[in-house]
Amino acid sequence: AESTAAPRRWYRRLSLTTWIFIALVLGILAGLGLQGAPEVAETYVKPLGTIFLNLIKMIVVPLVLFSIIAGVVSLQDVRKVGAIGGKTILLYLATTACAVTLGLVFANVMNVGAGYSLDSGELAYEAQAAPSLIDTIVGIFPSNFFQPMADATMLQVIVIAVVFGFGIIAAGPKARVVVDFVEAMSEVCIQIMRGILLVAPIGVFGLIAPVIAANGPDVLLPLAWLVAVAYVAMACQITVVYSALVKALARRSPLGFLRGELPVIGFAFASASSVGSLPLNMECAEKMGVSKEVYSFVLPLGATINMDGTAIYQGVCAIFIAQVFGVELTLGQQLTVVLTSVLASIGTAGVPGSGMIMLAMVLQSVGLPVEGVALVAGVDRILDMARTTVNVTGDAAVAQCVDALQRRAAARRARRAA
Ligand code: DAS
Repeated sequence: AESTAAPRRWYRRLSLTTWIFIALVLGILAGLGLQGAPEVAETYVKPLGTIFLNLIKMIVVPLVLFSIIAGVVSLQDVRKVGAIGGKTILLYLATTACAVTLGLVFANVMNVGAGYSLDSGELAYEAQAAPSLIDTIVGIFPSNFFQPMADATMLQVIVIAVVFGFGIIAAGPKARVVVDFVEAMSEVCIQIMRGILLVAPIGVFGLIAPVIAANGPDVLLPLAWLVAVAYVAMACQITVVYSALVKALARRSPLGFLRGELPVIGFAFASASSVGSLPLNMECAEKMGVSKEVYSFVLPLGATINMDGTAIYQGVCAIFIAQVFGVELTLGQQLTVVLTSVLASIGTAGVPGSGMIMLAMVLQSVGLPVEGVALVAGVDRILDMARTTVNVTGDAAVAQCVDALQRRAAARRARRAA
């Protein structure tokens, strides 16, 4: 029978990516058109971007709080999974710390801010006195439960989340209702974040148009350089870090691994979603000989808490935004970026655009204005495709290593028993 369903209108077939790109182009054209009257852009267009940023700021605290508590509580299962869990968490943290350090090195060496500084009033920014490393470490520990939530002092929010996560584990069965509440709230926050990302095209339009109207089109040049630096750092993470890891620990050919991972790389790049790529990643892991016991734990956990590409993106963007605002980040502040980027990547949901939401947190942790998100929002999708590709490839590389380590440990036990 003829399909009675009305054909989907053309505008329903366009993906969010396309809408954001359309909004970016329209925003640039509107900005160019309003260069003669930047106050019009300031008064009537910028509020759209401000609302979008306010929604991001609103959701980032509960999103980080509940997703990190849920992540810590899930470690409880890690203890049940025993050796696999320990090796997996260790390798995930090591590759993520490596990733953000790589991002910072490339961002500094390649001078990602490319000597551009925003002199326009609305994005001008007075540098705050950078705290010393000791003060930074002491300052991470909150003296109040609610204040960090109100002030969005993200490192303190993360400490509260980790402390309560372990408190919930220690409380055992008595905290069952809290575990359910936290896991439910984590999902609620992810759904709200998805809703906020649906209005991203309007937000991107409202953010980019006033910047173009006030600064002219040459503000876009540094964005092209930002994408280039991020892509170089991410390509390095895959070709150097993961290849070395797979060769050293899994003792298999890096090229063979990348060839086997190619379908997932293509899907992740197109979808910009780790969660969406998970089924294909598990299928490719099985085809490459990883045992189901390993990949069925390592890959879902990785899609949730291991996002090396996102960590690189946070590091590179933090340096970009600092340089564009004329702020020299001290070593202590760059170490803070490493710490918050690793933690932001743990709290990032495996859906398109979530890394940009977390960027607000990383910026706040070193006192940079969240408005800096405005600068990178327009090219976020181009960056998201690459960072998601790194995220899923990193998960697969760790699965290979954990599987090989498990097999060698089993062989040793068998030899001893013989
Ligand atoms: N798109 C996210 C993912 O699926 C990563 C990000 O937004 O940073 O992994």
